[in-house]
Amino acid sequence: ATILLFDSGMGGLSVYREVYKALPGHRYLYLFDNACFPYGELSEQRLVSRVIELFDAFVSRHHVDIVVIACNTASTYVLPALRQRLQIPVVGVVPAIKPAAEYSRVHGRGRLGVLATPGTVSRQYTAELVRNFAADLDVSLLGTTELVKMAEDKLSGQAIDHQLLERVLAPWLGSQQPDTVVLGCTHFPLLADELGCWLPHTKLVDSGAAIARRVGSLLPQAGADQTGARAQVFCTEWTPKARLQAGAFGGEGFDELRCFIL
Ligand code: DGN
Repeated sequence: ATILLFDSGMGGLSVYREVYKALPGHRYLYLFDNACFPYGELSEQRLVSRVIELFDAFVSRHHVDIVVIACNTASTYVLPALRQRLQIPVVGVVPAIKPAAEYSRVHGRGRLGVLATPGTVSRQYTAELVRNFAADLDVSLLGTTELVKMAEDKLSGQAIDHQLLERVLAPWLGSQQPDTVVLGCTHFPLLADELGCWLPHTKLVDSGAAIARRVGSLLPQAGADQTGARAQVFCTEWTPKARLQAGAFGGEGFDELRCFIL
């Protein structure tokens, strides 16, 4: 089967790694909307119209069997509209608040952090996840675009700015440290080691493995016939930075970067 992963940037790479590990032998496409990066700062209206427009165009020109919106910022808002529009299964990535809350209850002290983009932390959808699955816990939401950019920079070979990291995580440092933190942005598993330096006693929980299971359950049994098919990566704007970013994908078995312009 052909599986398309989508993000505004490189965050979906963390999801791709999990999905590919569980489901090799399929054909992978990765589309990132660098022309509109970062999504965490877009209005909900703009976000939904951009994603719909992009997918209408992409799936009309490329064969795709299943779509993974490997972006919490988009998934927490655009999934209903996108599912109505596309004739193929659409899997969303949303903050893993339910499993993280269970972990915190059993292994921690009920102090749960949610680290995501400004968009995701302000969503109604996220508030509902907290209300439904973590109402009994002490929940602290932290929205940051800086760490999204930091993850991107790391992939293109730049050094990590630990002072900036400390500043962003300041509300959680010292005695305020959550015992469990949801990585509610797909960029953040790419910074797991660096986050672990500042939050050494905190369990970090992401959605990757659950997404891989979900994708597997939706694939046709006889679909794993594409062993050896090269994966392809598409950006929406041709920039020097995009070419650097695509270098990270080369290491994951992707072909040269292609540009998909609307
Ligand atoms: N990777 C996206 C997410 O999971 O929310 C965020 C990227 C962005 O554009 N801020």
